[in-house]
Amino acid sequence: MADDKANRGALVVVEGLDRAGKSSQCELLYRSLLDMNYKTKYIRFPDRSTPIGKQIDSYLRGQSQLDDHSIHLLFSANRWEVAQSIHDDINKGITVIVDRYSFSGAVYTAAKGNPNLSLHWAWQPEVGLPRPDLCLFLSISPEEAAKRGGYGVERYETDSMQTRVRNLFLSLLDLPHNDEICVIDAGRSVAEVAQDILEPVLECMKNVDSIGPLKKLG
Ligand code: NYM
Ligand code: MG
Repeated sequence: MADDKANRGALVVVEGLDRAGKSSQCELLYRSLLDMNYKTKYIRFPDRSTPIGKQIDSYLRGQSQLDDHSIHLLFSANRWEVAQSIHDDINKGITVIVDRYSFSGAVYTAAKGNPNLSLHWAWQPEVGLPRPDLCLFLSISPEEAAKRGGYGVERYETDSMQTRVRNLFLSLLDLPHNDEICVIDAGRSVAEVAQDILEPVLECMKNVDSIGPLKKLG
């Protein structure tokens, strides 16, 4: 049951490859928390509804061409344009579930193989954004991903790109400051994965007040 005395909400990010089941799991998590009477919001990146999001959407669909640096910074700007509202919601006690965030931002750009776009470079515009209290990485093997059907028509939806993205995601998990990352085996049934996600989220929500105010990405 929701605890009315909880002071702030938790910032919970769900990351992973295309076809890992992120959006379905975010939706299920959102409904479960609402059913338990928690104040909850579900947002996703890219947010294709804003002017910046529309430029991103057009790029992803191959309807426009953009320099690799420019599109990278637009993805980041698309997060910055709601950073304050995330902050405000968390302070109002709302738990915010985020479908893709800065890890996707850095990893997809670095996976392009452009030598000027290192992971280090790609991370820099993320510094200062609200820091997730918990990041759930939905891990799926290439074999399981292949069983889930073909890719769509958007940019980045190719086997070679996804393999590089997966390896870069895995390299991020090993960094010492990323102890709030929880790896979930997403190659199982929807219900099993949902249960595995709910537990750490509830635990995190219980503990946020002892963590203190929302931190910033460094
Ligand atoms: N993507 C997503 C990026 O390249 N950078 C980012 O910062 C974010 C948030 O957009 N293939 C890529 C990953 C996806 C694509 O996302 C569209 P989705 O969740 O499939 O709509
Ligand atoms: Mg996708």
